[in-house]
Amino acid sequence: MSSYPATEPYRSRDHGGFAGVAALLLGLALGAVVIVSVFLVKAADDARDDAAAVTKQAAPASAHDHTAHQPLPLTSFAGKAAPNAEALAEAHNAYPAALPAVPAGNLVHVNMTLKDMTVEIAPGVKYNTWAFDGHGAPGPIVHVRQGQTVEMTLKNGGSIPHSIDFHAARIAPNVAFRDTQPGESFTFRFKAGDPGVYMYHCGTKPVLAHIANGMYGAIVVSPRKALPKVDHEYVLVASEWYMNTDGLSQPASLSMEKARAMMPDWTTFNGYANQYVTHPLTAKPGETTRFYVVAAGPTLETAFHVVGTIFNRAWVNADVTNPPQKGIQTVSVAPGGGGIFDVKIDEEGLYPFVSHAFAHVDLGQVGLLKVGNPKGHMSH
Ligand SMILES: [Cu+2]
Repeated sequence: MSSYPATEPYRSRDHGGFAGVAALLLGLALGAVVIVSVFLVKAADDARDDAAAVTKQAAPASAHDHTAHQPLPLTSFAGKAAPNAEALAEAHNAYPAALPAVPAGNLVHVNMTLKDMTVEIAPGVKYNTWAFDGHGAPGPIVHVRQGQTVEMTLKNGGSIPHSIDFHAARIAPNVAFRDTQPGESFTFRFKAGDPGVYMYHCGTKPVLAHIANGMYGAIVVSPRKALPKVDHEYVLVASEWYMNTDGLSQPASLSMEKARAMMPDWTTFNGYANQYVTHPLTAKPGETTRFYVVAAGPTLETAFHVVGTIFNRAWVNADVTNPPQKGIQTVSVAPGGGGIFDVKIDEEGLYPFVSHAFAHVDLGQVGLLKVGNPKGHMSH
């Protein structure tokens, strides 16, 4: 700092002319900046007005056209079930989660007819789905053995084009997964060469809308060399629902805005919120239960966890070509992915299975494995 007073006069003395010119230029530049700023503020105001006008125009159309833009904030219908929710939950027929047997023979015929149908996704909450084979969502569980050939016949009984994409297939998607027009049917074959549990879904654009409307399911390809024998095998397809109304007085349809914003109203195992809390899956003490889990999304993963136990075997990503991992607490199942999990539970009780991303539990992605005949209820 001591040198500062000496240098300053030196600089002023030698560059006095330059400093004056610089100050003048700086003044002019500042003036220009002020003018440009005023112009920019005006332009931004105009743009805001234009955007508001567009939003106003788009809003009335949004009830009919799910691709229209809705203004933020989006309205959540999370947890809005009917007042008699408990009775309705009891009356609901839970989706059968038990893994069906493998059909005999080398060729397995799978027939699905697509239908537009209204289903219940939570107590009293109705939703307009585009459904595989009259099952609502998810579609039927397909079970084959590695090496079998699947002959898939898709009949489109809906009102717009649809398709079916099997993650278990190695096949040219532009051929096999092509759109099938309303009223038409289409058959293709693929060899189930890779064991695991896989997602299938409609692949017609926009895929986000077709999956969100319930067009998904699971196919289990059991390995040629069987996995260790277990006492129970259950299939769980995790998914989320994005609704434009609460679905109580009239069925809800898709809110594409909420689907894009990843703001589900309900999340479920096998399409209905909390259904296995009311109608638990069962096992006896000392038995081993296997869960085949697929995260159908359309966008969110499921962090699979069974409360009160630890996975004895976890085939992460449903890779059964390698030995399972052991002693695992939670496994992320990616959207469009799968996992296989064994739990051997010795002690009688109610064991919740959840997505441990706990917003999912709050929105309905939770069920119970009832081991033995325990007394009382589970609080979550
Ligand atoms: Cu579709």
